[in-house]
Amino acid sequence: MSVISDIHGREVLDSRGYPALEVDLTLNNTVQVRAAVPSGASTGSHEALELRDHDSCRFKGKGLLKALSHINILSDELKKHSFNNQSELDAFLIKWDGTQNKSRVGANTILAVSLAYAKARALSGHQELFESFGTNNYMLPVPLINILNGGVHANNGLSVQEFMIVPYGFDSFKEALRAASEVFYCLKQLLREQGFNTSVGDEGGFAPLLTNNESALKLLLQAIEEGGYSSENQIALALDVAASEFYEGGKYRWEKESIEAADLINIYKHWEEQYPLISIEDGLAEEDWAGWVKLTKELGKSMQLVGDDLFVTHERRLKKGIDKGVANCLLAKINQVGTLTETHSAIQLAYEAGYNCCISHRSGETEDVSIADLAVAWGVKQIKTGSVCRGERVAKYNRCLRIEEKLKNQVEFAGKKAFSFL
Ligand code: 2PG
Ligand code: MG
Repeated sequence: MSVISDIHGREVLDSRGYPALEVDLTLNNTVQVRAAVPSGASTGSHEALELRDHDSCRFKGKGLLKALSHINILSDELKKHSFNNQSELDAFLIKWDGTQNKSRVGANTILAVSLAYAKARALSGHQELFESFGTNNYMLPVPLINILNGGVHANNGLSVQEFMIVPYGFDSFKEALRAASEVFYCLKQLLREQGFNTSVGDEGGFAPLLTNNESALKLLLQAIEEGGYSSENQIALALDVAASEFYEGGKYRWEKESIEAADLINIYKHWEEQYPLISIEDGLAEEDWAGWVKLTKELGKSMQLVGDDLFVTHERRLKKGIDKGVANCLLAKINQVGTLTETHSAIQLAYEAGYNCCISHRSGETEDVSIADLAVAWGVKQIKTGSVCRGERVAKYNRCLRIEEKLKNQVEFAGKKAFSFL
């Protein structure tokens, strides 16, 4: 039995300079921990609500005073209760909010407490966060590393939001990360040589003004080769198209044209033939279910199709997708749903249905590295947390390095196993 003795909340800044909710939670009057909540830019419309003040006089409306007042109320309320485990606390938080999409107190308020409680339980049991869930299927995830940014994370005109490299053909996370950073340097060099800007976007990937999406794929492939790695069995490519962002009136705005889902699917097919592309996230829009059925029929056997805005880490949306035979991988983001218990249930549902899973950061991040621990603890075989540049991104990868070192020979790097068709 544990009692939350106190929660103190504050507004800190996230990686974009907007306020992020951070809490200090004290458990059983003994241990104190800190947790912070990230924030998305290309959010799915079915995500649980992120509570912001919408008072234009503070932080351009993004202030968190309302969330902080809920934290204060919650701090008083929780003192009257005790909890045996994470799911009991999360059930309490869900009931306390009382709405379908956490719209009363906000998923950010709820996640801050859910996550801090997990950390406090770990600390009071003298365990690391990843050790505290009582699981025994640890796995070091393959990182999907976003080294070229577009979409709403950069202002370079590229429709595709994330161009990622996937270093899967290595024996350890450490070697995979080394390869990724070497490819990142090569990409920088290539961009310089070709006269492009090498400043970075929100997730630390380069954000050059390229003329079209395919030229980014060409550059990534070249960077892999220049780095001395094989695109056949060591480093592949992945995309987050974030197609909901350019879906208008049933069509897709793509390189100055307006095209159908079928046209976009043909582009992906062409790319699959030309490039070592193994995963496409949000290839179509969150409401284009008919398009998704077609996309999955045509590409779902040879490629990973990830639902982010499509599933928003909600079991209800994921079940609908499974029933319709749509996508084959869940992107899991803790703040899309609000509690660790709900996130874990969605991940379990995905695996039971034979789907893959990738745990993910948000484009607005903090120094909180918990998602690395969650990926390892829950045996999630993939993680995406941006580029190998910018402190808030590399902090998560560095956490994976430390966990791998601590577990030495007791844990496997997911490698090829992360992708069933490789
Ligand atoms: C995504 C994410 C993270 P955002 O679309 O997958 O990369 O971006 O947090 O802006 O939704
Ligand atoms: Mg996405």
